[in-house]
Amino acid sequence: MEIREWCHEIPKIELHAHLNGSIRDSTLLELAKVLGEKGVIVFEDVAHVITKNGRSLPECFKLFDLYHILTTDHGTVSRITKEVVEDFAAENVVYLELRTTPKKNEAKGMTKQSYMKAVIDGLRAVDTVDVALANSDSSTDYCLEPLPINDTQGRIRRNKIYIRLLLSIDRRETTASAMETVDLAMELKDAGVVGIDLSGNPVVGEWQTFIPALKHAKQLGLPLTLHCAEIPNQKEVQAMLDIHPERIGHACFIEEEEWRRIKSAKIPVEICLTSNVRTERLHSIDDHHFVDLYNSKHPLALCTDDCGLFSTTLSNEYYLAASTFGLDKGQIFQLARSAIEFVFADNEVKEALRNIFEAAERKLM
Ligand code: 6MZ
Repeated sequence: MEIREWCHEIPKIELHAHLNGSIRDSTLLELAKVLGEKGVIVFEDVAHVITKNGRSLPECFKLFDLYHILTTDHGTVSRITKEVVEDFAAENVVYLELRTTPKKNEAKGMTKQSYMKAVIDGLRAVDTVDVALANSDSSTDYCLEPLPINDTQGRIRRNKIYIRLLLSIDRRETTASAMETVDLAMELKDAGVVGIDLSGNPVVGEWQTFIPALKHAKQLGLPLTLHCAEIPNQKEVQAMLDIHPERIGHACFIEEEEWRRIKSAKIPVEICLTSNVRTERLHSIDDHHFVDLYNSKHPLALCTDDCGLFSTTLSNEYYLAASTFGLDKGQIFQLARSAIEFVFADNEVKEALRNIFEAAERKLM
């Protein structure tokens, strides 16, 4: 089997995917058309932006504002959630930690709570794959065949995807709003929420604003993953490390001294190759810090970040790593499997994932 196809076939774990950045282009265009017909936006302007390839980081954040105009009602939030999960499942992602920023929109009668209810409704509506969302859903056996099939007793067995949610704090938020998100995460623990993310435009917001909410999350036992060093900002990186995050994302502009701290604390890094190249965080993918981290056996996981926005898939990220850095199938499989240890879900889920990889190893290696 060709390596590209093989990267599609192997089970994969996605730890860094933003819901609104993972929407299908076709869905965005359809939503834009409806809003265009209602006169809310000018469809032609929007269509051009959605289909453009290659965007700088500031352009991405402008685009997110547009996405958020297109996805403001509850029904649309449920729809995009359902589609995003189905797309990940279709490329053999077996565990997805999906992150999203709970949003308030008074005009649409939307609160952070009702936004999250719409996300969870979307997860429950998934019908191409079994979704294991809460701990009680983890009993069904996993099946490596791609679509519903009959087993030897004639029962239908289907693919299964474990989903856990991270609630994001946007860097534009106030302390009070960030605290509200953390409290909401706690309320929704039984519904599959396992942690807190800090994201948003890295040039916006002061680190001090987020400290109370992040410390509050820590006290409540919610693990943290922080968007770290998307732009050079050594002071902020130091402050982030002081709070002891359970994972960090991107880590593009880290100085030697902070790498030493990250490495000695073994903080797993969520690596988003295509995203970093597209947003011009580095000159060439060959210069990516993946190489140093991989060679020094530092914990890392390949992730998509925003697979809609950057026209990528998790399979493609694995293929990119294999073809750029010369990893063979054994190394790629081990890389995919090692992400089990960095998921925020509990040991029961980790054990189930180990079994999935073991079965896949017998079949695909
Ligand atoms: C920082 C990012 C991001 O939460 O509305 N987001 N934040 N860096 C990135 N790298 C390119 N990609 C996405 O999903 C979209 C939101 O996720 C964050 C931004 O805050 C963006 O508005 P949700 O589902």
